[in-house]
This record gives sequence, structure tokens and C-alpha cells, in this order.
Amino acid sequence: MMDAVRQDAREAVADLSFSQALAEGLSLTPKEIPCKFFYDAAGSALFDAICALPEYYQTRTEVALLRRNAGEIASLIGADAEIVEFGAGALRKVRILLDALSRPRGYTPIDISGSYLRDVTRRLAVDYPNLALCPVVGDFTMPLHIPKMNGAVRRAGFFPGSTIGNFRPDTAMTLLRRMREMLDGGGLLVGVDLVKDPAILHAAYNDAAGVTAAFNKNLLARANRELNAGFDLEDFAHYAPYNPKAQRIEMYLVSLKRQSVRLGGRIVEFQAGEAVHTEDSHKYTIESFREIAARAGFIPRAVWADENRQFSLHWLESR
Ligand code: AVJ
Repeated sequence: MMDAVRQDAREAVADLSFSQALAEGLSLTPKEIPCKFFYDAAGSALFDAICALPEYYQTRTEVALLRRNAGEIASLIGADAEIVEFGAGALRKVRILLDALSRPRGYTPIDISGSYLRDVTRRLAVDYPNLALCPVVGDFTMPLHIPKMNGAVRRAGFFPGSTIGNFRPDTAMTLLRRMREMLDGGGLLVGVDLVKDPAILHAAYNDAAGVTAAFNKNLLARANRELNAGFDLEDFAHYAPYNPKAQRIEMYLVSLKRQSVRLGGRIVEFQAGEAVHTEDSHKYTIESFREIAARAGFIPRAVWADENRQFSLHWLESR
């Protein structure tokens, strides 16, 4: 849990950047808030709840793909591997990988939350006493140096959950290229949500229980908690349409009236109906994703998808 007293210096920097990002994003036209700020303790708990929703097929489909193909994935990765996870996600997924691998040597999760990383490594240490745990607190979208482990190990990247969808295709390509450099010759296992019936996509981001709406509005709640902001969550609507031309879900917080909101020492003005863009979630076809992976310098080797072609897992090699 995020506990103000236990926050270390690195997390204080992360908080400062939320305040800067919010001030900057809300002064733009159109207004925006970067989606990486969804994931404070409350937002991470809401995201876990999203993953268990009946409408949100992504997580259970990806977990089933990992389970079903773990043996083949493990033999492609090879023995004595160091798994580098971009954004420490649900431990459930990396455990499937670790359990299938032959002599996994190390686990290097990269995440912006130091408290989350401490929690993850503490829990994994119990079950994997022979695994070197090397957490890196940082933003994996920035150039990062990953310290070399002792001994000859091959690196394999792990980027599940279709987090790649949060980036525009050109940026996703650049990010993949950067990951390829960080992996130092190793391959990358990446989960990618697929283009499909817009009604299915729409339902996944507009669930009946309103969990995704609460997740979206948590950005405002977080600003109230951390930055002395005066957002009334009732005065904003969750709006998440699918844009078929751009092949992405777009998420917004829409001001339901003309209002002035306190944000730290400033006042932010909202017009009635004004939208704050909070997230894009891009969808790919298997072919279109393999194409950007190839443009990033990877060799797309293997791909697994469920029988309904809702979600895909790609194994990309560096050489
Ligand atoms: C974690 C980025 C994959 O885009 O589906 C879920 C985040 N947003 N519901 C996604 C999210 C709204 C999620 N990713």
C-alpha cells in the first residue's frame, strides 16, 4: 500500500512528476493526463478489479495462452535466462513463465513504483530461492541501464498485458527498439490485444459495474489526495469510445458543466462538455504487430492466439 511515511526519495520524485504532468496536461488544448499516472495504490487495486471483470477478456485470455504454451515458450527462451519485465505487473503471469523455464537465473522487474517492486520481490523470494532478484526503479520508456548479472545468462524480455497498446504505433515501434537494446541480444515475449468486433472492445472499457469509470476517475481522486485539488468526481463522466479508423479505445474524462477547479495553488477552467484525454489503447492485427516489431529490428518468431483471436502473444528474437 502507498503509505506517505514509507515513501522513499524516488517515489517523491514520481509524485512531483504527477503534479508537473497534471499542471502541464491541463493547460494544453485539448487537455490530457498521461495514463501512467493511473497506477497509484488505489488505481492499481482498481486495475486488478478490471482484470477480473467478465467484460475484460484480456487478462484471462492472456493467462490461458501463457499456461497453454508455457512449454514451447520456455524452450524458445532457453535455459539459464534472466527475465526482464517491463512494468512489474501481476505476479501470476511471470510465475507461469518462471515455473516453465529451465533453471531461470534472474528476474529483473522495471517499474516506476519502488514500493510495488519491494512487495513483488519479497513475495517472489519466498518461492524462488535460487532466483536473483534485481528490481530496477525507473521508467522503462526512458533509456535505462540494466546492470549485468554475474555469469553467462541470456536475457528475455517480458511485456505482457498489452501495455504496448498505450503507445501510438510509431512510439510503440521506438519503444520496442529501445527494449531490444536493453535486452542485449535477448528476445521479447509481448502480449498484444487484437482488433475485433467494436462491441466487444466497447464493453471491455465500459463495464456494467463501473469499475473502469472509477479507474479513470481515480486520476482526479489521486489529484485530490496528493495535490490538494478540488475535483468533484460527480462533475466528470467516464467516456471510452472505440475509434475504428485509428483502431484504438480512447478514454476521456468529460466535464459535465462549466467549472473552475482548484489544483494546488492554481485554478483550472473546464467548459461544459470539455474532454480530458486520459488513455489510448491501441489494437493490432497479428500481421500489423509483427510488422512494427520487424521495423523495430526484431525477428518475429512465434505467435500464439486464442481460438477466437481476441488476444495474442508474440515471441520476438533480436537476432
Ligand atoms: C493496462 C494498458 C493494457 O488498455 O486495456 C484497462 C488499461 N484501461 N481499462 C488497457 C485499461 C482501461 C489497460 N492496459
